[in-house]
Amino acid sequence: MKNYYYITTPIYYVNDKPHIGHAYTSIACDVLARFKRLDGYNVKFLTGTDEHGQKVEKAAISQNRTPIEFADEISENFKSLTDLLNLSNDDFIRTTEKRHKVASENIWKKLIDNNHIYLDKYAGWYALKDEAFYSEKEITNGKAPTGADVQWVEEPSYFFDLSTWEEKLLDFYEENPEFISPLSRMNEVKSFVRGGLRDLSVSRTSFQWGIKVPNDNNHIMYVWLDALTNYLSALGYPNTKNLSYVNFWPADLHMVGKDILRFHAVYWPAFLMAAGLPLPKRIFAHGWWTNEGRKISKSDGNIIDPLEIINNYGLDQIRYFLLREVPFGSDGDFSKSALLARINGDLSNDLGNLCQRVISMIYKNCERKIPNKCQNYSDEDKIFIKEFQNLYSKVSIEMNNQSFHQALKMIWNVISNANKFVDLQAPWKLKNTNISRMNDVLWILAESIRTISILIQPFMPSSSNKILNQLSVLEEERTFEFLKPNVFIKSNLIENPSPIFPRITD
Ligand code: ME8
Repeated sequence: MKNYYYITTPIYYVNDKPHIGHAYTSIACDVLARFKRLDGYNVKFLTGTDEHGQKVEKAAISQNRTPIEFADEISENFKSLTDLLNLSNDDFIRTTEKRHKVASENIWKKLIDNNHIYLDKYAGWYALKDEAFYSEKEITNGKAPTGADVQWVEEPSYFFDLSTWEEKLLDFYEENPEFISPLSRMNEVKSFVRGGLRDLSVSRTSFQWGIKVPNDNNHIMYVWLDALTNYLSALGYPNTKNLSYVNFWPADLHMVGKDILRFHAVYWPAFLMAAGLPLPKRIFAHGWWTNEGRKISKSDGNIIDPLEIINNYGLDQIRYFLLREVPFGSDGDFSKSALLARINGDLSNDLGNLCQRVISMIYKNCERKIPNKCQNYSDEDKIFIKEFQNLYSKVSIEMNNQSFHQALKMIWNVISNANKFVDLQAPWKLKNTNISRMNDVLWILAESIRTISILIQPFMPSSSNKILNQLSVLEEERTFEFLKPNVFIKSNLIENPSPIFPRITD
């Protein structure tokens, strides 16, 4: 039986156009989704847009548009982003879809039936930017901890009995130490919960744009209760017999930015426990990008447009940079000089040169054919071969912890050693002295490049594809199955290679 793997991005608000931050989360999920597929898993990778709530309503009104017209347009931008980034998502959910309304209403009814929702009146702070309620003690100088402006809100509201879930949540974190990553975030969440939870307002009456509360149409469901449910709606919930739901729930990983961890790590598990549904297996909160040291914000005019940088530097280059430059989980800075250093150093010099040197030597000196498998290994050969043969299992461990930068570092270590192997063995000299040894050296190198390019497919799908084409590796022989011991590169004819990663000057 196949293993199943369900991974989700946050669903993005349609109040604004997509930027590099959204691209970052989506690319990270895409890399994992692709990795798991190559590893034999049946993967569902979900992304989409969060279209309800006061923030979107306000943005639409400011442009004299109806919320749905506005949402249609911006959601389309996020959909185009999935193509632009070469995402392999299996579905794109919009919270304005019927399937989502049905699921959200059902969750609401479950919470009512299980006596976890009651009617009262909310009086407190609300930050429109975060679509979040804050307690008095969280407000400093009239701002939320996130820096968002807050307003005082008083209106009738339904409440979810969040305060009764404190102990159960803490027990759950204790029993599932892997539930929240990185560990520092787990500690943050625990101390937030230990600090005491207040019941959560889960409906609003002061605007219209959202899913109406079943049996009380004056109330609109709180946008976060609506939004979080998307992870279930996309599986055909409330039909729990639906195969998608059966196979993919609970989700393996909700990937989020650190800004929305509280909603995913506290509210969402509490809602699910209260509704009697299983909890996701893992939540990873990644860090925040700045632009040349400054916070990315529309008012500062320093938003990084994914289309622009992809046009300037190339998609695979950006995908690589984002996941290599910064340890996943930490904050990072997007600087042109760092980007160019990665592209010209890691990609052009290291990987690009390795492929170009080795494949063109094979083309020129081995009758345009990958040499036959090496039969006599020197001690140096054995050390190098062992290193790249062990790479898959080492990289898998890092990927399962979302340590993308570590996985890439390990791969680039091997690339660097492969380049050293070329220099040391000097196959261009062997051409005149020992043809058979030259063939062996080039076979070992071709095999190392095959291994490396199979492993980098999730990160750089189109560049790795080109390298594997240059080595004449069949398309159906590019999964991790083909990195098993005793599977080797075939002695196929090859074409004259052209460089994959041109150097970029600013
Ligand atoms: O919060 N650096 O949507 P949103 C890194 N609709 N990541 C960034 C970033 C940055 N500078 N800026 C944005 C919402 N992100 C809700 C989610 S989920 C049920 C509902 C990424 O459009 C990061 O993943 O504000 C962050 O969590 C997300 O975009 C916020 O997107």
